[in-house]
Amino acid sequence: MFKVIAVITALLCLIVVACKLEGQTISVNLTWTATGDDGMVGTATAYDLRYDLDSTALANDFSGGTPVMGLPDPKPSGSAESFTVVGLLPNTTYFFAIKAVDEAGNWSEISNIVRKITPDLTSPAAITDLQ
Ligand SMILES: [Ca+2]
Repeated sequence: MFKVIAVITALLCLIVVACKLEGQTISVNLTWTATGDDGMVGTATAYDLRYDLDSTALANDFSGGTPVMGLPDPKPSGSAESFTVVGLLPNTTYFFAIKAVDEAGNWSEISNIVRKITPDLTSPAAITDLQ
């Protein structure tokens, strides 16, 4: 039976810092502080960043969220991390959360969940009865 030697316990601080429109591509930039391999010591092995339209669902079933691909390898504990999630829908409320894992397969607890509403791209209809 696999024995857990250490568990990453520190939560990741996840902050939405920007949500920008690039043509029709909706992106959200997320930043957080790197956790470690053992708690806040060392360097974790990988991140799992996911989003969902339902914050409760994401909190209760993180693995059911939509995984974000192309995440960077974790930096040493305490480092500033940043990643831009692309391919989102406009005018939609998303919830994001992240977890970290070490080389032994020990997963951190889920981070805080951040909420972001992507930009509304639909303009009002033209007024046609101006007199
Ligand atoms: Ca560890």
